[in-house]
Amino acid sequence: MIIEDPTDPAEIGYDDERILMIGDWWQKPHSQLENETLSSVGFDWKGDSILTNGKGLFQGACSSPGHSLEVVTVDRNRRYRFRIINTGTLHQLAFRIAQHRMHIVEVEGQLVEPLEVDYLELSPGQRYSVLVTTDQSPGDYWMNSVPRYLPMDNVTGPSILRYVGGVETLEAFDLPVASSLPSFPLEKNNWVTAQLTSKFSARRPMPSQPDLTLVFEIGSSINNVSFAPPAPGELPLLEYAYQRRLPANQASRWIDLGNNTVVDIVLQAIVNDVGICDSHPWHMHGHGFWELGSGSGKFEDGLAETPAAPVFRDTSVLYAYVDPEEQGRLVEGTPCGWRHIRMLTNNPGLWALHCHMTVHVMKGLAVAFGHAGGLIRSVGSGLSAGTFGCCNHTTHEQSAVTDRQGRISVSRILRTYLLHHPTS
Ligand SMILES: [Cu+2]
Repeated sequence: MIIEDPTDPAEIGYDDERILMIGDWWQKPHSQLENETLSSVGFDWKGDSILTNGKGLFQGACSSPGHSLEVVTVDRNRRYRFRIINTGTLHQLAFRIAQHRMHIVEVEGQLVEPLEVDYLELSPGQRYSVLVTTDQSPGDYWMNSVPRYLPMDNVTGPSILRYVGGVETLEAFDLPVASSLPSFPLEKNNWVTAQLTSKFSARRPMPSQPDLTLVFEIGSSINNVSFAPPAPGELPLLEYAYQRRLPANQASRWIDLGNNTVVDIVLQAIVNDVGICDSHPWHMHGHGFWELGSGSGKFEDGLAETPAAPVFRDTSVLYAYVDPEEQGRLVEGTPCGWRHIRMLTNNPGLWALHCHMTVHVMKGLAVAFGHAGGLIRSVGSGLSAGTFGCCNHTTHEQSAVTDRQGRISVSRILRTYLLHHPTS
């Protein structure tokens, strides 16, 4: 869903817009992929295609007669906003348009200071808008999306940018010559994310200090817990929250953060049980967060810098800062990269923070945050949504966040929660 802001064309400065949904694709049915992933067959992580608006090649070749690539038409000498969305399930993609540079102007719904790039990098769930000026000779230009960090056996996702009235030099029904497609530089952890700055940080000022810091060590699980939804026959989590009870399954429980709490989260990658350090796009439901920084090895508090106008977004990549050659041979538990984010719990409910790779969610790389349980109850009792803004903390929410200085691990939070909120 795209929410149009009528002030955007004048604010950002563009004439028209185009939408590109790019993402990896498997020919197998979803149910088969799921069953294989949970069985000894294992997850088929390569995929068959990278699609652009639903069109692409099958394993690097044309799939069937009548198949065509996506063709995006533009007029010459105009400025376009391209809204680019990674709708895939696993692969981080790089996107580029031949002979056209791009200026990033929006990240996940928030305007940013324009940043010129020659390619874009998006993980599943991430969205960017870029400005593209159609100032080249009238004609056709290749666009391409390629996998990053994880190969897909010659699978790429070409599409065509076509100037209306120009000479049509590319044929959407033919297989593109690989050497004619835009090329990409080698992968570079963190890409340009550290250079992104909010355009209107004053409208959403970041709190200067956290009330609470959570450290999540992410290997094959999060702090040795794989999140699991309530078992069949149990209530949905929100119903438990409404009843102020906890589900029986420890792995289904949530972390109570209280309302209007400033929470720093350190996503700390560690080498998993098969000697691999994975990269993950972390996505927050119900909130955006400020992206504070990213780095290699282990997060050290003193080294963290707070950017003046950090970008506010909802999906952020935790990069694996390791030599790809070493993958599979690394020592389990070794810290191998971190991402630091800050959020404000101002949207009462129960919300997920999870890796946006489907296979990782299936394996439990998720946590649930609950906050303002009292407010959930109020709304459940039929009060209007207008009461959200004026409710105070209750002791119920406060108790889990009494340590406003220290760093608290998930298990400690859960212990705190359980001590103060025994299951009824
Ligand atoms: Cu993941």
